Formats: sequence, structure tokens, C-alpha cells
Amino acid sequence: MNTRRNFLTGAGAITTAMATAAVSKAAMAALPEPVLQTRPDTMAPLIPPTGRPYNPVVTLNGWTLPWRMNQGVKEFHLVAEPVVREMAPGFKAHLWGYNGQSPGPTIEVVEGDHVRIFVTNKLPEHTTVHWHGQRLPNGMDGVAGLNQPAIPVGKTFVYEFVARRPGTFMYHPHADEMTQMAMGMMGFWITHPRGRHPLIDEVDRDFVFLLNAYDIDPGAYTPKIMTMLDFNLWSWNSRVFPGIDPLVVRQNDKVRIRFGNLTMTNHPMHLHGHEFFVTGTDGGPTPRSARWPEVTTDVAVGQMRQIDFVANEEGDWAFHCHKSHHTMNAMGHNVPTLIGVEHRQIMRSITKVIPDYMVMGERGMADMAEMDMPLPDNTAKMMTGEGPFGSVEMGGMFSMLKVRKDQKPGDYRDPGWYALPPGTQAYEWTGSLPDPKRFAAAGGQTMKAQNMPIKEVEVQVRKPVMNGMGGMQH
Ligand SMILES: [Cu+2]
Repeated sequence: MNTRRNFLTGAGAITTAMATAAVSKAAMAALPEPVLQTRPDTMAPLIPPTGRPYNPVVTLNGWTLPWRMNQGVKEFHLVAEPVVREMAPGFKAHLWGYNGQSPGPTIEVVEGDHVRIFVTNKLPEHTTVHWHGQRLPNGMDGVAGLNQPAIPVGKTFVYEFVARRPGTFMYHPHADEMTQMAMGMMGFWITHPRGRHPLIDEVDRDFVFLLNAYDIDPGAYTPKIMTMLDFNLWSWNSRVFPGIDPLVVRQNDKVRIRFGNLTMTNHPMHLHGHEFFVTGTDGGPTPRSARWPEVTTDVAVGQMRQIDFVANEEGDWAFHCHKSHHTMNAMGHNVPTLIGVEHRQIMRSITKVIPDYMVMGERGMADMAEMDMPLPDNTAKMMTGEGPFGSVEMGGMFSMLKVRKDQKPGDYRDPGWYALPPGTQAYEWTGSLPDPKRFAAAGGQTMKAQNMPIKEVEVQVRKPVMNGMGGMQH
């Protein structure tokens, strides 16, 4: 098997499209040569070299699978196999995926395309591929046992159908799903509309990624596949912040972002600085009368969302899952809350036994981002990311929408940090602070508690001592 290296590498070279290598007559008789990709960078959009034209998508930290036309049929070759995925710089995981990556490559076709996909199984167990959301013959739906025998190890199966419905789809195994999806097997599928579509607007930039989650112990390489809820790595396309590339756009671009959720919980996806409309799901385009503006949209398990907006505000805007635990990387979740706990006494006793003992979280967890704690090798820091004004204190499902006036059309290179215009940044107040006034409520409880011992409970509050805050009382 050959690895074609005619891909442009990384965000640095992303402005030009690649061409699919010419396929010889002899090769046309056989199945298409598989194309592999092992770099975790965001690859240039694949301008269609053959077949019907369309405006291609950009897969965040991923790529689109080239195809060949064989007598009017668009042929792809997916190879299911173990892969090494760099989830963030300095942190690699042993996953399963397709064609050298987890997730697998994005498949882009056009409404009405006759599609043939060869799937070769190089996993240590059988598999299938289910084409999530597609209208297709029942025998092509990929549910092992129900619609087909599973693809045995070492064998190649052929799926063939017409892409009937334009929209946002995904693919994943439907055989030993719990293992294979926990190991990272999934990919994006776009069916572009055949021409102008009344409900699918043309956009300047179209980004896609899948939400996935892993449970990899600090220092380990392989996900624990039995985990149902307590995952410690929340990723987009098997990358965690700061390993997720920014979504770079030109000011006033019409932007579409599509995402699908293959984790075990919902993700409220939140965009700063702009409102968007949910313009479609894996069920199809949303009727215009049913769209409303949002800044957060929840994606339930197994759902896909397509959001559209005009990126008219310059800046570096956070874009993330709004569950705060999902913007964290690997770390035990069973750390007790120590905010406000007075440690001084007990520290003296502990350090006699464990000299290196360190208290965590006495003032909140922000210290964790700056502290250079010794971590096991191959561990993503819990929260990190150096911004222009300090640590971003994020991990997991977090990236940025970077909107720039001078970004060239089709240029996806990271423009660096946004230069804030003078006088437009939050600043420190250096005047005096008034004493707080206590609010006196005039109301009272309507219902009197019965059979409840009425006893005043004293709760202590600890506040940091600040100069000029003389009026603070407990
Ligand atoms: Cu989330």
C-alpha cells in the first residue's frame, strides 16, 4: 500500500487545493488505491478535481478523502485500522480510525452522486460502516448481523448507493460499537446540494468536526473502552485544546460550522461575539420559518447541527462546549473542593511525612494552569493555553473563531493574536471602593416550616484581604 504524499501540509500551506493523482487504466480495474494521512493539521479544502463542482468544507485538524471517478461512479477507499493520533502537542493516543487518522477523512459528495465505498478491515476484529442519516438501500445501512455479515479481519466490503439527500452526515461502525467508537472510529460526510438550494445558502467558509470523548489515564496511551460517563478527554476530531486549530475567517464572511456528537452526553456549543441560526441537522435543512437566533446550541448524542452566521465582529472569539468540565483535560475528577479551606495547620503535619506535598485548589483551580506540576509523560495538562494576556485556563472542547479584516479569501492560516484597538479592553479600576450596602428585604416567608428545628447556623466565609476594602465584614 502506498502513502500518497501530495497533500499540502498544515495551516501554513492551506491556501491551495491539492489534485487527486491520476489513476492509470490498470488501476481502474481494481479497487482505488487507499490514501493515508497521518498529520494532525487542518488540511486545505479539497477542490473537486472531477465530478460535479461544489464549495468544499474544511475539516478541523483533519482532511477530505480523495476519490476517483470510475464510469460515472465516485469511488472511495476507507481502511479501518489502528492509528496513532496526536491529541495535542506532546500527547499521543493509540486509537482506531480510518486511513491513518481518527476521525477518518471527511467524505464529500454531491446530491445525486452514485457513490461506491470500498472498506478494508485492518482492525484486530470485525467491523462495518453505518452511513448515519443517509437514504439508502437497507442492505447498505451497515448494521452488523441485521443488514450484513460483519466485515471479517483482512477483508474488503463494498458499499454502494446514491447520495439522495443534501446535508450534514457522519459514518461510524455498527459492530462492537461501544469499543470501536470509544477507540475513535468515526468520520464526517457532506452531501453538497446539486445547485442552488432554497434552504441551503452559499457560504464563504464551511468548517466541520465531530465531538468525541476518551478516557485515557494520565500517562497511558489507550482509551478505556468500558467507560460510560466519566470520560477525561473531551475532544473535537480527537484533538483537545490547545491542540485544536482556530477557525480562521475574513470579516463579513458568511460562515457555516457543522458538528456531530458521537460522545455519551450532550454538548451545548457556545460561540462568543456573534449570533447564529441552526440552519440544518442530519435530518436536513431547517425550514426558514423554524429558525431563531442563538449563541448556544445543544447537540444531543447522535445528533448533528449546522450553524450559519456572518462573522462581522473582528477579534479572537472563544468557541467552546459550555459544560465547564468539557473544557478540561485529563485529571482525576474526584478532587474535593478545597476553596476556603484553611490548610496551614494540617500542612505542617503532612509535610513531615511527605515533603513534596502540595495543596491544590485552596483559592480555586486557576493555579493549576500556571503551576508546572510534574505530570506523567504523555498527559495533556488539565487546563492550559498561553494567550496574549496569560493562561487561557482551558482544555478539551475549546477553540477560537478568529475574525480578521485583512484575512485573504481562502486563507486559513492563523493570523496570530488580535490587536485590540486602544481603549477597547477591560481595565483595572484604581479609584476608591465604597463600602457595600446591605440589602434589607421587606418580605418574608409565606409558608412556615413545620416540625423543623429553627436553629441559627453559623457559616464562616473566608475572603482574601484586600487593601482599601476596609468595610468588608463577615
Ligand atoms: Cu461538552
